[in-house]
Amino acid sequence: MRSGRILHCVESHTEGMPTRVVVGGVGVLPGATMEERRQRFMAEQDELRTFLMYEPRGHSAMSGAILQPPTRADCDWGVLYIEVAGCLPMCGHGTIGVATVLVETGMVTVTEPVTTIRLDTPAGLVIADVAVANGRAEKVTIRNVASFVTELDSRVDVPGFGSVRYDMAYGGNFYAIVELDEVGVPFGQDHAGELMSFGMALMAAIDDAAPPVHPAEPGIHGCHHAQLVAPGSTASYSRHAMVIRPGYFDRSPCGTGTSARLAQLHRRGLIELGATLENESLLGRPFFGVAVEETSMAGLPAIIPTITGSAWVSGTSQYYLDATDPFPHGFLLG
Ligand code: PYC
Repeated sequence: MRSGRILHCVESHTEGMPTRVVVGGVGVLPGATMEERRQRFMAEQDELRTFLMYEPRGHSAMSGAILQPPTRADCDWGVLYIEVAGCLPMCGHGTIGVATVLVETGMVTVTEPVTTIRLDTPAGLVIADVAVANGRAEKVTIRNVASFVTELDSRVDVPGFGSVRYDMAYGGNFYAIVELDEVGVPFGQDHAGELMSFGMALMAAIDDAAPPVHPAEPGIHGCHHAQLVAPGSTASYSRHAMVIRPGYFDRSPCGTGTSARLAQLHRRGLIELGATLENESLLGRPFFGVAVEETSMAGLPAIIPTITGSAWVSGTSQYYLDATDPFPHGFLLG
């Protein structure tokens, strides 16, 4: 075997959702900011993402992050998020995974009881406070980017489901937030097929009718995430199914989705600064979110959320590319 490429990775999962952290083999990506690097990477090197995320090296719900030198002087590391659907501006579970890997591999100076890591992400500065005990990263609290609501009580016709009411909120990605009891789709792992069909139809309908656009970053647009809220959810304890394009569930409780949910609850006057939202995934695992500060984004009221969760390092890996490999860019089946 002769390899044209060797990539070094540390594998982790955040409450069940993988983050394959690429720690070597990529080199420095071109671009003056992480958002510029994201745009250029998608245009010029997207096969590297599909090589790592698609089968046979990944799978249809794979997710990862490429570590980079930061583009800003006030950060320790730059992060490019990669997943099956593309390159996200920000990923909460991925950041919790990255911070855990950086601590547990000694790629940052580790201090106990808290190691603070400043991350340069395409969506902006994200600060991770890692609670460390005996060298182990026990939990990570990330201070996320400004999160805000762009629509409340919008309606869209979803083929097969009728007129559906939704809120649109941003927490590093855009989320259509829908109360499932209004739609009549049941919640739970046993109903994964129905939840997936509804979520995908909802996002397609929204992107046809009124796709969201970030008010300050026009490169961030489109509805690729649907947060389907379970009946009985409240502003302190919420359960959801997170449907993500091109058609998978977030296994984690979703950091940017929890941020968007906090922005929505705060905008509706249902949660105060400092109060905790426990936001549970379809697997029944929690992230804890707090709106810690009010701010604004391009004239819209916004909050700064913190999200707390845990990740586990599950292995290390090297990926090679043999010149005779029939799937150098990977594939997705179904
Ligand atoms: O945790 O923000 C998140 C996330 C986005 C997509 C999958 N997970």
